[in-house]
Amino acid sequence: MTIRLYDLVGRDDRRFSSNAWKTRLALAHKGLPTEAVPTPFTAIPRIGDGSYATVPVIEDNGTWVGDSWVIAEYLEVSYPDAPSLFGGATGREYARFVQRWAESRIHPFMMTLILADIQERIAPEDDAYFRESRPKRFGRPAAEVQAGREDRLPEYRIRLEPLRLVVQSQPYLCGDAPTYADYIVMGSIIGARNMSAFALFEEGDPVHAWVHRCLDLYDGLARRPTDFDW
Ligand SMILES: N[C@@H](CCC(=O)N[C@@H](CS)C(=O)NCC(=O)O)C(=O)O
Repeated sequence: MTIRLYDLVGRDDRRFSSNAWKTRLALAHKGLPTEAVPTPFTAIPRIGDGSYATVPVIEDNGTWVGDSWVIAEYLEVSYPDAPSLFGGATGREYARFVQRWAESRIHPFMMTLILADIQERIAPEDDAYFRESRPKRFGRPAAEVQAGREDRLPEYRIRLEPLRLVVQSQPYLCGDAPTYADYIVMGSIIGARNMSAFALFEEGDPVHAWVHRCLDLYDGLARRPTDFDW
């Protein structure tokens, strides 16, 4: 049975939801057939029973689940025979830490580097919503948020030092094989790569090598034909 995943779509079928990418990689990790349903921001209220304010949301044979973390736990419990996302309860708590780190220190800061680029490539029907909602969230118009990003890029890279120090000596955060902890950080990088030409990493950086290892996973699932190949 195919699982339906509702994720964000921009112009040219760009899938740019950091949180939906976590789920998409989790579904691939579990080997579960998936249909990724393109969903503009303004169509989110029409998903399922209309109670969802954000994506990802999945529908698994009549069961609806929202929130990337809740979905990961649901998949782990519902598909125990498929490869584990966390590698047990201890791994799940490690991933929880990575989630809190990424959502507090990494992802919001990264958004200030690419917000205007996202605005440029948002689905046309989301234009008005994005132009109204983001200045409220960030306190300024997207162009002003993004201005001076070259000066802030080193800070973003420094914030990723804990990741860098791990993946410079082993392929993935938990060792030789990818787990949900990797997908948490990768989700926001894949979203950025699909919407912005602004290279967050340089070749030679162990984080860059890790990003490309992750992009190669599952037949290059996250390596969509993109004009931004950083
Ligand atoms: N904690 C939630 C956060 C979900 C979330 O914020 N999703 C964003 C897309 S990455 C969204 O749907 N935003 C809707 C909006 O800004 O209107 C999760 O992990 O699923």
